[in-house]
Amino acid sequence: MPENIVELFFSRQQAHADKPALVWNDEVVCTFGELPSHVGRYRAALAQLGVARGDRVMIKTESSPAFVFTYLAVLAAGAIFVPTNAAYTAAEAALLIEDADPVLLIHSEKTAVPPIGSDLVARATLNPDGGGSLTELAGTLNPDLGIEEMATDDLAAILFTSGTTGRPKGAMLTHGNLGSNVSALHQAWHFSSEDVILHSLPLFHAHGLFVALHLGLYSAATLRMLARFDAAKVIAGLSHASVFMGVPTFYSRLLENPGFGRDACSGIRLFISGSAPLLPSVFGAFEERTGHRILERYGMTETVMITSNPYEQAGRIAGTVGYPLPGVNVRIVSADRAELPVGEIGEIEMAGPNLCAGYWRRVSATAESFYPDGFFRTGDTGFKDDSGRITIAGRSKDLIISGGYNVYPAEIEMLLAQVDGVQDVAVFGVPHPDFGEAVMAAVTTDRDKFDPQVMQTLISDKLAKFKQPKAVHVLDEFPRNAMGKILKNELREAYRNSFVQ
Ligand code: MCA
Ligand code: AMP
Repeated sequence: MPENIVELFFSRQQAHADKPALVWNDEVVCTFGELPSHVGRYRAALAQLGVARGDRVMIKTESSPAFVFTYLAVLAAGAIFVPTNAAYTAAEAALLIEDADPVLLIHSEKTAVPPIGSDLVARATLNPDGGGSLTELAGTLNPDLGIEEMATDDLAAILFTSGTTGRPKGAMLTHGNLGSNVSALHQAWHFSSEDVILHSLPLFHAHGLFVALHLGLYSAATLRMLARFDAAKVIAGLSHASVFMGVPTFYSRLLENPGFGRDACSGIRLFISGSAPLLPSVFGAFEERTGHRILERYGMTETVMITSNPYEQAGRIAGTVGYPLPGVNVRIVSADRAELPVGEIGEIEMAGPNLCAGYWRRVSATAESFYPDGFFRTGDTGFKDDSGRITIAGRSKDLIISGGYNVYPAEIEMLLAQVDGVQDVAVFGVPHPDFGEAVMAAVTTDRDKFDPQVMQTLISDKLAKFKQPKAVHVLDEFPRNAMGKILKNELREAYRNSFVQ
C-alpha cells in the first residue's frame, strides 16, 4: 500500500478515470483521470514559491475545488498542510503562524491575515472562486506529477486544537494516521465508487477534510461540494447524492424546513453526524420525517474517527456513539487509569493507528495526554454497555462546542481579563437550539473603571465570530467553592434557559 496518501488516493482512482471527481455549483470541475494534472500544476507552483519536503504550508481560505488541489499538492510534495479557520481574526492567525512557522501562507483576499512585515512568511492568495496568485502561477506551469515517497510516520498535516490553557496546540497527523482511518471508515460505512457525497462542511477542519473529503478520494466517489452549509442548497443537492454528513446543527437546520422529508432523501443511503452530541430529539425527529436513522460517530482532531454506530439502521441508537472502529482500542478508566466495569462513567482513552504523533513543538503538553503505553486521554467521559457500545457522558476538559466548532473558555477568559476594570471572569456554555451550545461570559468588575464598550471592541477585534460570547453578564460576585474556585456548573444552571425553554 502506498504510504503517501495522495498516491494511495490516485492509485485507487485509476480504474475510475472518466468519473466526475469534484462537482462545484452543479458543474463538473474534473474527472478522477484529470485530477492528478490539476494537483500537479499546484505542486509546480508550490515548488516555485520555495516549498520543499517537510516545510509547513498554512492555508486560511474558504472551501473551493482549488483548496482541494492545493491540499493534495502540499502532501504530494512531502510538505505539511496546516489549515486554519478562515473566520479567525488576524490576531488569532498571527498566533498560529508564529507556532506553525510555515514557509508559505496561502490566504483568500477576504480573510483576515496579519499585516505583511509582521513575519517572514511568503504569501500567495487563493480565493473561494479559485482565483488568486497561486492559481495564476499554477496556470503558467507544467504539472509536476511526481509524488514524494513518505513513510507511515511522516507528517501530513498539523491541525490546531484543544487550547485548554488558552493557546491552541497543533495535532501532528501522519500519512499513516490518515490512511488507516479512511480505510477503516470506508469499510465501516460501506463506501464504494458508486457513492456521491454531498459535502458542505468547512475543509479546514478534520471533519470536512479527513472524513468527508478523504472518503470521496479514497473510494473514487464523486464529491458534490458546496461553499458552505446552506439548508436550501443541501436539500436541493441531496437528490443527486447518496451520502451526507455534518454536525448536529446541519440536521436541526434541515428539519426547520417544513418541506424537507422523504422525497428529498430518496437517493440517500447514509446520513452521518458528529463533532458534537446529536440530541436524541433530533435523531427521533429526523427518523420520523425521513425514515433515516442518522449514524452518529465520535472523533477528535488528534485521532480522526474513533467510534461509530453500526452500519445497519436498527443498530444505530440515539445518544450513543457506537463501537471502536476496526484497529482502534477504547478504554473507560478511573482517575488512576484503572479500567472501569460496564456501566461506570470514566475518562475515555483510546489507542490505535489513527492516533496522531503528538502536539507540534509541545513536549510537555504531549506528555500530559499521550501515555507511554500508547493510550491517549481524550478529555471526554463516558461508559460502555455490556456489548462494548460507548455513550459519551460529558467532558473532563473545559470545552464548549458551538455549531461543531470548539471554543476553549481559557482563551476567552485570558482575553477578557485584560480589559481595564475586570476583576474576575468565567466563560461557559449554555444550551442553544441552533448551535447546541452557546458561549456565555460573566465578569465581576470595578464599576468605576469598567467600560463595556471597551470589552466589546476587544472581543470583536480579537475573536472569530463563533467564539464571541452571545452575552456578557456583569455580576456582583461569583459562586465559589471552599477553595475559592469559580463554580461554572452553577453559572451554567443559572443561565441554562437563556436560549431554550
Ligand atoms: C456561525 N456563527 C456561530 C457559529 N457559526 N456562532 C456560534 N457557533 C457557530 N458554530 C455566528 C455567525 O458569525 C453569525 O453571527 C451567527 O452566528 C449566525 O450565522 P449563520 O449565518 O447562521 O452561520 P453559518 O455561517 O450558517 O454557520 C453555521 C454553521 C457553521 C454552518 C453551523 O458554524 C459550520 O459549518 N460548522 C461546522 C463546524 C465543523 O466543521 N466542525 C468540525 C470540527 P452574527 O449574526 O453576529 O453575524 S472537527 C471535529 O470536531 C472532530 C474531528 C469531529 O469529531 O468531527
Ligand atoms: P475537535 O477538537 O474539534 O476535534 O473536537 C473533538 C471533540 O468533539 C471530542 O473530544 C468530543 O468532545 C466532541 N465530539 C466529537 N464527536 C462527538 C459526538 N458524536 N458526540 C459528542 N461529542 C463529540
